[in-house]
Amino acid sequence: MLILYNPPSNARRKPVLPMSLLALGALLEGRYDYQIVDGNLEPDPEAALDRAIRETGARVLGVTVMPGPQLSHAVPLCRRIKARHPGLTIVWGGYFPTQHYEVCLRAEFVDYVVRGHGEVTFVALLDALHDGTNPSTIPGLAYRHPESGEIVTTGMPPIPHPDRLPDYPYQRVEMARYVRPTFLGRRTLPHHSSYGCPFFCNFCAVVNMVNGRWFAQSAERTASVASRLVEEWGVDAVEFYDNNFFVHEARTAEFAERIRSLGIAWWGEGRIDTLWKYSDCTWELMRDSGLRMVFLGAESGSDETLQRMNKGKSASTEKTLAIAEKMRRYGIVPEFSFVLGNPPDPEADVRQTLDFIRTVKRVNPDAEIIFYMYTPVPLAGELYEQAKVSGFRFPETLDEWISPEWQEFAQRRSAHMPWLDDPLRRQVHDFERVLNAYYPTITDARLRRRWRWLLRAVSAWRYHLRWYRHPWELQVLQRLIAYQRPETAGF
Ligand code: B12
Repeated sequence: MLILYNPPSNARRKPVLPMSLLALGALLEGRYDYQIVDGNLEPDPEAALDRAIRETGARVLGVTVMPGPQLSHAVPLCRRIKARHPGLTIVWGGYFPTQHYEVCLRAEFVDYVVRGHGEVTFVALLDALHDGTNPSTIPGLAYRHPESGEIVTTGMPPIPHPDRLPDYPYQRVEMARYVRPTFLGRRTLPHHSSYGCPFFCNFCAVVNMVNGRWFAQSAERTASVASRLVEEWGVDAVEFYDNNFFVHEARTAEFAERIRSLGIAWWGEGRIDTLWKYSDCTWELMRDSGLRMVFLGAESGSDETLQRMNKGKSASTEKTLAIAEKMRRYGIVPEFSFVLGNPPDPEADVRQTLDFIRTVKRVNPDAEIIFYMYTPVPLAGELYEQAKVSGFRFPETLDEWISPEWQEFAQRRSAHMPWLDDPLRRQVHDFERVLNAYYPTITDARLRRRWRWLLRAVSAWRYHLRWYRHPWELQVLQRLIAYQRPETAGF
């Protein structure tokens, strides 16, 4: 018997379907007896987990760990659970342990780390634990060597092809509790139809996970999952959490065609240069099938920085503007994310990108702008190398990772980047506040028309005069109406 545990991610938002655990569960069905415990649904997650371990006599606990709130919950919790159940084998998986497996295994309460897309590795590990065989030949594992205590890894595992994996065992969770109202619809559920991304942007954690590979479910299967979500849980919107949903135009077009009659709204993440190549016919199909918004990494207002980020030869600021204009014509909202404050000259980088954002807004006022400060991922590349030269280093223990300053880092608010000055950070925050007031996000459905009008009226002089400093009146106003920034609502 084993337990799969999803640590709570954010108390303020409605829980998101834990697809990582469902993906693991899909391969466990008929092989191992297991139970999913979602800390997001429990008033006292630790008591619920403890109860489940006791009642089922579980021997293994699998924990999915994202950086940020999940990590800060998982560390003290696993420490206490291990102290209470010393015979329990604790396995961590997910983005954080994949990249930082050594730090995880320095903590005595983590027995194994499964790296990458871990469903096949996990089953192989469970088999080895069950049969008492040596797991050292299973790809995708990291652990402390039983004799030397040294941390060893068997490297990254092959990526399982999502079209050959079974459907999620939805019956294992309380689906009704994950149906969420979003900007897309009143009843939204997610799906993840592909693994990986064929690009190597050197600020992106996905590269470490998949190394440029991309495998997808067929259009037919993806559409059949969407239909199932509609039929069984009455959804009117589907969010595709794929790192890059739109890699293959033919797949997208066929999918759009197949779901057109469902009458749902949908959302996905893609690349500007890929979508730029799509034909008008595919754009029409996407629009008619209910595509409302696409999350796109615009990243920077400087072509030179785009190249240093390894965005690829065909990425350019010109294309960002062109796609903004095209999407305005199709009535599909672009959600552009930007990574600001890149070394080696963060001031110039910020200045140029903030100016560029103003141009984007002129071209398409509905475009959503998501701000992230550059936070390194342990990935070979110019940006990480420059970050290290500036004195950056990752924490060496999990306790350091969950300190308030590194929590900020994990959520890409980068409180302590050696190359970033406080005034620069403040400048970005001030600009963000003024921009969000002058162009209030359309993703916050609670925001009434008169509030939008008021925010815009009060901020207009600042936006036009480019006077962003100390926007205290906007801070008060945004707090008063509980304005929700788009990046807090998304990822
Ligand atoms: C859904 C999601 C969320 C949900 C929560 C999901 C949950 N578990 O409850 C929400 C919206 C809460 C969220 C929040 C954040 N997220 Co998030 N999120 C995602 C997203 C879009 C999809 C995850 C998913 O469901 N994938 C589908 C499943 C099948 O894949 P998977 O999760 O990777 O799981 C596989 C493996 O990782 C592994 N595995 C995972 N867990 C386990 C456990 C065990 C035991 C084993 C053996 C294996 C294993 O096997 C699984 C099957 O293949 C990913 C991007 C992506 N496309 O993956 C980002 C992503 C994971 N998030 C990320 C980040 C940074 C965050 C935040 C910490 C910060 C932020 N500002 O965005 C916040 C946290 C803030 C907060 N307020 O909570 C980053 C992580 C980057 C990194 N450096 O590690 C990602 C990769 C986005 C990105 N492109 O940068 N997120």
